[in-house]
Amino acid sequence: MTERGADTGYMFDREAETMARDDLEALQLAKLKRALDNAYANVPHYKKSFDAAGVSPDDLKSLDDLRRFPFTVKTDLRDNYPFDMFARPREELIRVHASSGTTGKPTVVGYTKEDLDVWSNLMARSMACAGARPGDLIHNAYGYGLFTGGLGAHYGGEALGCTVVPMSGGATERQVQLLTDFGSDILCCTPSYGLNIAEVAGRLGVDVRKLPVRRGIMGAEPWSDEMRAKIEAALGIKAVDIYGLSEILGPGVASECDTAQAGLHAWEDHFIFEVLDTETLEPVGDGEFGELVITTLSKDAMPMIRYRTRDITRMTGEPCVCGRTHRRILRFTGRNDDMMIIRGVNVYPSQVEAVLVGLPGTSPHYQIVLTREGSLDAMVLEVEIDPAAGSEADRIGRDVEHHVKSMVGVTCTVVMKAPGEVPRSEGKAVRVRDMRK
Ligand code: DLL
Repeated sequence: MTERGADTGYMFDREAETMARDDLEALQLAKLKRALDNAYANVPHYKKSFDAAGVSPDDLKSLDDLRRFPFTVKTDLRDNYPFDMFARPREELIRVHASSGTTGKPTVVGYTKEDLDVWSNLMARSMACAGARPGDLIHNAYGYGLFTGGLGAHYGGEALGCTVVPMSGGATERQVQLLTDFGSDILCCTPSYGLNIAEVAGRLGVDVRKLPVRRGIMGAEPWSDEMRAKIEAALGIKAVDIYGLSEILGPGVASECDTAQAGLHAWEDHFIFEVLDTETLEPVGDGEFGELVITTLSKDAMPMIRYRTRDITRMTGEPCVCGRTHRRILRFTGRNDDMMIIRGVNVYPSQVEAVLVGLPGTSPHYQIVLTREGSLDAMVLEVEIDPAAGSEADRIGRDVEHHVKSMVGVTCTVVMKAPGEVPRSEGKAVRVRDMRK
């Protein structure tokens, strides 16, 4: 038997993943025409919004013409709750998912049988890109249910030819036990939950670094490279980033390769990605920051035309050492909605994280608390002390304040917490508590 995971050059769909740019663009144009036709003919919302903008699918002659079409935003999904964004009768769908949303109604998304096949294949492709191989044992600790993470990774793992353990999130001691007993090769979970699993394992006296698990396929929340280094060290794995959102598909819209771990290959044969300046909404150049806007090319049940993700990132067309030709998303800074303005300075939680994680004396568990002092916003940073640093909390706290001020440019008050005092995540971590309202 060959060693599992030995074939480093493996690709799930080599032909698609290494397509020449011209072929990729010709494919995009053909599929885009179909997607616009589907949206216009079958979703009243698109009929109305295209008409209002004075465009019709017939106006699409080149890929550049996509910019003439209007954006779709989250409130469009809420306004058409629950099923009016669907381009197929509800009876023809075989699955719906929904995101809880912090305010108001959830957003609902739906899939035909063909859509689920596309999703499973894209997840299989993403997981293979991240280092999973047919025959691997996959410990899937993404939440099952309305969240797309659990079932997305589940179907993807099966399509790749792996054995999937459908753990879902939570019951962390049990996760440690089964990871150990089954000798899983791959751990799928959010980065923050990965850290939680490592910590609980430590408490149980299990050294996860010695287990066979070799890759973490981790996403669903922003995480810094500094956090990645912590997670890789704590779990003894390579941690690879995966991206997606329910409105567009679920996980599997883009994935890092484990060869380079240098940005996420965005699957351009199924989506068109634009990065737009957040003020002017004009395209930015290669490597420049902006909001990611995505159009689906293959989804029949719920086509999304120019969906404004709110995710802030940059993309590059620089070739990758792995040989895949799809452009890369250079990881995520955060969401537009998460941006805090502290006394005039724009700050994302991930910037604070990048400074904090790795400073001596701290552990990678933190929360940002936003308060208001008079008319000004103030930031309190709650950070757990590294158990080994014991009595030095005051000095470490001052150190953190100094580094955040000099690297991020904001003044914050640091409150050092005892080990275990910052809440642990079992899915998406809550990094900001906004007490201003
Ligand atoms: O989080 C889908 C997913 C599941 C992705 C499992 C990866 C792994 P939603 O719940 O709809 O879907 O949330 C989507 O999460 O717009 C981003 O703001 C954020 N997000 C997802 N992946 C990443 C990532 C899933 N790798 C929202 N880095 C997106 C940063 C991410 N943020």
